[in-house]
Amino acid sequence: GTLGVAVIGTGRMGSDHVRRLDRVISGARVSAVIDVDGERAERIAGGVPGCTAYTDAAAAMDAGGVDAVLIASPGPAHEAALLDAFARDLPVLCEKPLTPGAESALRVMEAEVRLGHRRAQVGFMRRYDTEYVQLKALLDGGGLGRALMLHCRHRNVATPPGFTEAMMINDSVVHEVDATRWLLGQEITAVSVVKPAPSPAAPEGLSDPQLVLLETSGGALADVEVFVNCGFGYQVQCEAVGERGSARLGDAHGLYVNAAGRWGGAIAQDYVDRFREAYDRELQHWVDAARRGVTEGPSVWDGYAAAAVCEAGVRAQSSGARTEVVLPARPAMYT
Ligand code: NAD
Ligand code: ISE
Repeated sequence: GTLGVAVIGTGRMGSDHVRRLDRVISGARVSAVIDVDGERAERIAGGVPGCTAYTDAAAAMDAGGVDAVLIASPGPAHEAALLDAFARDLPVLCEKPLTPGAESALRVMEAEVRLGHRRAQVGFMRRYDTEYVQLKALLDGGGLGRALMLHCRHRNVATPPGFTEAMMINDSVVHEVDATRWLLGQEITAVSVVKPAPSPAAPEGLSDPQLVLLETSGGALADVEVFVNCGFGYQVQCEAVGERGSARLGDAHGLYVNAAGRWGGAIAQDYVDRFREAYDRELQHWVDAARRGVTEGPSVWDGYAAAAVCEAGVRAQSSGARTEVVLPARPAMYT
């Protein structure tokens, strides 16, 4: 039958996923929404037939009609929700980051390993973006030879209130951390961060932009410009440079216009627009797998490895020093 999904957190991302599950995805329905802001939960539930609002996730999971859980609360709330879902052996799609911090991510991984099977997919949606998938196939097929470098740009129009410097790594660069691990099939071994004189548009306490350098186990380098108050648009770009060629994604989306003596097109203004189709594919894949009783896609190991890299990145951000990443052996369940 259809998969009854409880969506935890009904903010910008959660409310978009509720709309997506309700109107775009087949085989699923939103049976519950949970938000610590009860009025918000009621308002979102009101727009979806058969959906009940809760302020407590465990109560929603126990109420019946919930077959799976989508976590879209802020990162610090993910661990508790994941453990609640694992305790009931429910399939989970957890928005990135798995958790902010390696220790909490390790606790989550240990809990899933105790279950003995995968139950959570992490929301690294770039793995479902058409151009990323094409770049991965090109690299895997040897079309560029061995990858030497990735040049990445990650720009947001502006940060929401409360966005901290650590979140530039844990919430934003975490996407490049996962994309680098996935595209190259290598782990990240060290992180360095350097900062130019900040843009005057940066809010108090945020040194924006920053340049993050990732070193990989195969000897490749990925540089990431993270600029979260650029003002002009939402841009995610990546150029892979290999022994025999290069390939670049994220340059243009949609219509190319010649008018009034100028050429060009529009720049997306947010992730909901830029990655709309990737989120659609990500959720459909998760729902289809859950209905077959399996969990696929980016794993808790991927979420944990990314959290360990990000923790080193946050340390590098304040110390200015190149910071090595130490990972334990990957549990057999994730190979
Ligand atoms: P948001 O602040 O807009 O919304 C978060 C919502 O969660 C709020 O309504 C808040 O009241 C609620 N909430 C807070 N603590 C809660 C708890 N313990 N239980 C239930 N609800 C709780 O945040 P957002 O921008 O929507 O981000 C949510 C998550 O989605 C984060 O993990 C973020 O990193 C992720 N995200 C992913 C992408 C992506 O591109 N994949 C984009 C944006 C956000
Ligand atoms: C946000 O949480 C996301 O995941 C977006 O994809 C990213 O661009 C943004 O920087 C994050 O804050």
